[in-house]
Amino acid sequence: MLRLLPVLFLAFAACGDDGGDDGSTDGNVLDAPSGNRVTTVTCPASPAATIATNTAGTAYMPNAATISVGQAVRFDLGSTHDVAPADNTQDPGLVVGLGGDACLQFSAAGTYRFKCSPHGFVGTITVQ
Ligand SMILES: [Cu+2]
Repeated sequence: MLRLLPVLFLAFAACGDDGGDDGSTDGNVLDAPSGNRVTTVTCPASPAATIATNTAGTAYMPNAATISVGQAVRFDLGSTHDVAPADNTQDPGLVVGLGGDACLQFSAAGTYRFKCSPHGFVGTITVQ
């Protein structure tokens, strides 16, 4: 099954149409085990939400946001903080490195929970 994934992604990429993924038909491909619904993208001019970390270094700020399918969230993290899947049921694409300033795009509805690896505080993106 794992060996099929690169093929699936290549087939998906070969379809060309990348701007306006509505997540509906592509969901069949992305529903494959480990299929990412969250991908790192170039930040749009106006991300749907921006999540930073507070000055005390104890929380994401804000620690929750609600967006629409296909939108991107900017993560602008303090230097000792990162973003990782909150547990192994979460999308493996929920990743921003330590101190990162990056955007993640969410291609399917759902509740996405992430955490700061070094400190354990958590956040939630609701995609509807
Ligand atoms: Cu942290």
